[in-house]
Amino acid sequence: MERSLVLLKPDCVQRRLMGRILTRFEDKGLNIVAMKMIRMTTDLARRHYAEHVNKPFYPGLESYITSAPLVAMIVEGREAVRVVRSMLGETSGLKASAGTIRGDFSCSRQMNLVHASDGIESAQREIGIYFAPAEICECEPTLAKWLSAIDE
Ligand code: 3AN
Repeated sequence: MERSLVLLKPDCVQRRLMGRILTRFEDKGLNIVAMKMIRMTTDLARRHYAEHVNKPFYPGLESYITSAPLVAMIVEGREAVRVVRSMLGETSGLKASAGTIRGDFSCSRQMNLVHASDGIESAQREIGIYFAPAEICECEPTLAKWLSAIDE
C-alpha cells in the first residue's frame, strides 16, 4: 500500500468541485485515510513548494494557494502515488488528456484544481507537513477483497 498527499486547491473548493473529485478517488477504490480543510499560510506554502520558492512564478503561486481554504487529504491504495498522478493528468489543464481530472475540469496551469505527490519520498515529506500520525485513520475497508485479488 502507498499513500499520496492530495490537496483540493482553492479553485476546487470555490468551484464546488470537491465532491465530484473526491468521488473519482472513491470510485477508483482508493481509501481516504485523513482529511481536513485549512487555510494555507505563507510559511506552509514555502514548505510545500520548497522546490519552487526561488522560481519567478512563485509569488503568484503563493498568492493563489493562500487565497482561500483548501482540503488536504491522504489517499491510500496500491501504487497510489502513480495512480493518483495519472488520474490528475498533466500540470496544465490545457494539455491534460480528456478523462483526467484536470483534462475534464481545468483550462489553466495555475488553477489546476488538485495537487498530488509526485513520488514516494515527496509523499512522505508532504504528509508530514500536513498531518500528525495521530490524525491518520488506518482502517481496512470491508470492500477490499472485491477491489483486487489477494495475490496481485
Ligand atoms: P504539479 O502540480 O503537476 O505537480 P508542479 O509541482 O510542477 O506541478 O507545479 C506546481 C504549481 O506551480 C503548478 N500547479 C503551477 O501553478 C505552478 N507552476 C509550475 N510550473 C510553472 C511555470 N513554468 N510557470 C508558472 N507556474 C508554474
